[in-house]
Amino acid sequence: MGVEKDIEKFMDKVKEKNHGENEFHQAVEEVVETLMPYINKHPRYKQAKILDRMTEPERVLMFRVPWIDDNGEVQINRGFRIEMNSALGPYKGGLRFHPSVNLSILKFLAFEQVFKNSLTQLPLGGGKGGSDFDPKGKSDNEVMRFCQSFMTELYRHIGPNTDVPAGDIGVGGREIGYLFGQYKRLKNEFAGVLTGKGLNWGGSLIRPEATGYGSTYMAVEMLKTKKESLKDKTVAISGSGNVAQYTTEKVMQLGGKVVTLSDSSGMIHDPNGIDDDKLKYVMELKNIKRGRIKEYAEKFNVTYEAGKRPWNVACDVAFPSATQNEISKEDAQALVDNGCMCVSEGANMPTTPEGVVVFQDAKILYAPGKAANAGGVATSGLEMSQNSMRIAWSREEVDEKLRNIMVNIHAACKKHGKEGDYTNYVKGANIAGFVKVADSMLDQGVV
Ligand code: NDP
Ligand code: 2IT
Repeated sequence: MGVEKDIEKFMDKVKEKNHGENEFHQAVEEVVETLMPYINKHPRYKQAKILDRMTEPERVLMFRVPWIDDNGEVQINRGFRIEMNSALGPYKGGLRFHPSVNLSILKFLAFEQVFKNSLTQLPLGGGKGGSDFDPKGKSDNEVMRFCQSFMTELYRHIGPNTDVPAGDIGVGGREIGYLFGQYKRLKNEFAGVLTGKGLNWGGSLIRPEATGYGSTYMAVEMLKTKKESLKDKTVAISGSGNVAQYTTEKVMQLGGKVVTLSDSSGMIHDPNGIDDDKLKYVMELKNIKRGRIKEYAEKFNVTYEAGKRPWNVACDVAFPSATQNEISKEDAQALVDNGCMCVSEGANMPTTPEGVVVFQDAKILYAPGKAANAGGVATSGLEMSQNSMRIAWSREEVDEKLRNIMVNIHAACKKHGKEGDYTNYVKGANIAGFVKVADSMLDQGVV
């Protein structure tokens, strides 16, 4: 049977078993397409049904999250934790609070997390969780009551050696604080059970910066293979949250000019480039005032386009850093047509499968999220190590470890993704991430 048939047969089974979970199908298909030829050459993985096992979560938790809003009205949300794979270590991955959250989205994220965490070379299994709760427009007290209710169920399933959640969309320092406080109260235990904690109570320096810095380091490594750098490059970034902000900061430090940011309502285009003062404004706007990116356009007198994404703006390098499927085939084509030479995915699965084909056919430098944004979870792994040792590394120490991890991920992708003189980073990340997990699963028997 040909490899195409194997892929089709495998995907038919996944689709039948996980009916209607489109994002999960998409994430699995991207992996299976590049892995099947490799697995066919290594029958031990096939005999042990490693891929079948990796696409079935070890455990899925779904629970009711009741809370009372500021008007005294009872609200009900749904909470989730997908414990996907623990071959390499405790389940590890973020929590997403967004109204779109459902089983399919969290399973796709948990599935990708397993490969990503393996790529970091740290002892981290993979998981993901969250809720359909929408933090937008909620008061701090409402967010706190929600987080306390969410943790009142979650606490019995997690622990520093079992499952260690962190942030993702809609979950930042504020939410991690409330979640940690409730865990500590319920367990009577001060433990490294979450990452992204505040610096005063067990957090790591550089964790807030890590995802954005990491995806910038990945772009630097990719550009180096073409004897290029970020200096004087025009850069398009989507999103304006944690990942987008620190990507902007690092790109600026390395001499690039960031000309776009966005949020779910629209995008700004600042042709002169974002500078330190403007970035400070964005951080305050988004992290403290919790306002809209439109206000940037009003403040600095630049263009705002409602409902638009940044991909029609000419750029040399793009960092999609908002959400899944934010680059369509047409967006990818516009980027390539306008001269974009490098795409480093800060977000998880931001490019549609058709968009990925456009990037790869054009042979531009393209690193998928599971490689490019691994710096976030890697630094979470470093936070866990510091918690276990009860020490705190300096900013320089953590940044250097993060940079090394990204350099090594780039090298692993290059090694496993070599196709003549082109590097297929998707294939490289999938194979490099897979082998360590698969071999560990073989060692550990049928579990
Ligand atoms: P934040 O919540 O801090 O910011 C998210 C940003 O993306 C906001 O600007 C938000 O706009 C925008 N956004 C969210 N959903 C949508 C949507 N459906 N359509 C358009 N824009 C949207 O999250 P992060 O910066 O942490 O996460 C961004 C991406 O990076 C996600 O894909 C996440 O999974 C990924 N990631 C995050 C890591 C981390 O450490 N935080 C690590 C690795 C990956 P608005 O304010 O309007 O909602
Ligand atoms: O997608 C991701 O890698 C994250 N949201 C970060 C996970 C983590 O555990 O730091």
